[in-house]
Amino acid sequence: MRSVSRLSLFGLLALGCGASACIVFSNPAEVMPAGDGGSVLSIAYPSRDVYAILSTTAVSLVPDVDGTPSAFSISPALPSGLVLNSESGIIAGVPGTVADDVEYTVTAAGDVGSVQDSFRLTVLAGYAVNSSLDGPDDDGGADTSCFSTAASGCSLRAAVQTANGQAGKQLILLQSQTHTLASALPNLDSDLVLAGMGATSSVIAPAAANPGHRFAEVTGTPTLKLAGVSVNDFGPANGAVLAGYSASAIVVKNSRFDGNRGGDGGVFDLGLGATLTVDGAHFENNGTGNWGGVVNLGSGSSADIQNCYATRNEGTWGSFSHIYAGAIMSITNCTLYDNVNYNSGTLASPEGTYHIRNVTLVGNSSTNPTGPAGYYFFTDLVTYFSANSILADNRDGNGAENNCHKNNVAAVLNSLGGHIISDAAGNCAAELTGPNDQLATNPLLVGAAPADNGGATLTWLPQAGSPALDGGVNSECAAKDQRGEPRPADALGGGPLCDAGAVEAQP
Ligand SMILES: [Ca+2]
Ligand SMILES: [Ca+2]
Repeated sequence: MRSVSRLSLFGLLALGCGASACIVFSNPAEVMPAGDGGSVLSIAYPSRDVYAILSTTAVSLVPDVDGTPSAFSISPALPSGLVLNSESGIIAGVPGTVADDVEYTVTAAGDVGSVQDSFRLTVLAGYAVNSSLDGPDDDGGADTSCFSTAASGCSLRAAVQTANGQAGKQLILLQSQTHTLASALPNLDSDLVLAGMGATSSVIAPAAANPGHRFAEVTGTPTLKLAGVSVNDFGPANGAVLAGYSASAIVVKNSRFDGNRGGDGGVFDLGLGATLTVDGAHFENNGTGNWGGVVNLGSGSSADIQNCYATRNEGTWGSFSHIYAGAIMSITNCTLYDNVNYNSGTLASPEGTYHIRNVTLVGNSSTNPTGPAGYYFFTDLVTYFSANSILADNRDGNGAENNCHKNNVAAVLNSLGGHIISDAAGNCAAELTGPNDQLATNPLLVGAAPADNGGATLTWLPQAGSPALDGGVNSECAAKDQRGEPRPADALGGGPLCDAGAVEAQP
């Protein structure tokens, strides 16, 4: 069988894409033939996510094909102007109608069966940034032309100003370069997709680290999506990258955040109905001297964070996250390693609800001599629902393990089972009695730190013989692991049982 290489950290796979036009992410899929005629038939398009500006961007998607398919077809129908060559499988053209994050599936038919691959396509009106310099639009975004004389082109700022002035969801495409901002962007007040060429390629940063302003604030009720970008070194400010204090939605896909400094919320600070959805993110060296090294959720806000790696983030209460009354924080398939709190908790909360599933929370610490370094419940108004997760080697400032601690023992930890916890779980132990909960148990992970085990973010594999293998509960099993591999998988031969932690060992 042909091996398919994988790129880590949302790297660019530039097969077949022209100019700055086409965004391609890693994770090509290989599909085995339904039949078994002896020759393997497979197709893999170079991208999982493609972004194109309406009537502007030339798209060219050339599939990697093995075997000899007789015909290609696609469903649903492509936007006008984009054509699938039924003999080669190549998709090319300039799209002339809108598609808003639509999944397309291509079928390659062979003599003995057919195989499929799919990708997502976004076609929206918008602007291609072609200057890495900062500068305002010449008419402040009043007309539909994005041009900044100061930046000698369409700058990111001019593109946002221009997009803000247009009706309907807009798309801004970034090139593979570092886009420098001298001040916060104008508030984002209409639906917008900001897509780069991959998190190792398209970077947005201030001229000097941590100049005292954030990246941007989302105001009103729009949806902002960041895809395939790195946003680094903003703040200090509450929500150093993005703040949302209205019924707005922030969506993050396959992006990276480094070196941002918050007041509250080293990367994101939300409140008053704002929502955050993350699918694929690397968070490193962000922090706050206060609440939530990566995320702070104020009253009434919520976050759903999946497939993430977070390391070296710092916060006083919650080196990764901190939440308030009415806030709901869901974390699934994330690896949290070597984050440091100054007082209590990698995940902390005075009030609100956490939903934790298939998380590997290992090797975090506190500088507080008696500071908890895993789950931390400050008041009796905190509720956790937790399943299929590994909490290990999270240590207080004295070096003692402290994976779970209730400051107020009336707080509620609902264990749904499948935990591997390396210490006796302190005063959380009485509630860690779900199916497959194992306390004072070494999870036996490979090596001393997370590593590239496939997929876009770093993960930490269990060793052979680890209690995490088949140590979860299927009723709470995420459908895929942090790498995108299917769950539950049957690596041990005893049937498909969910593994504890963010990765699922594959047969
Ligand atoms: Ca203009
Ligand atoms: Ca398993």
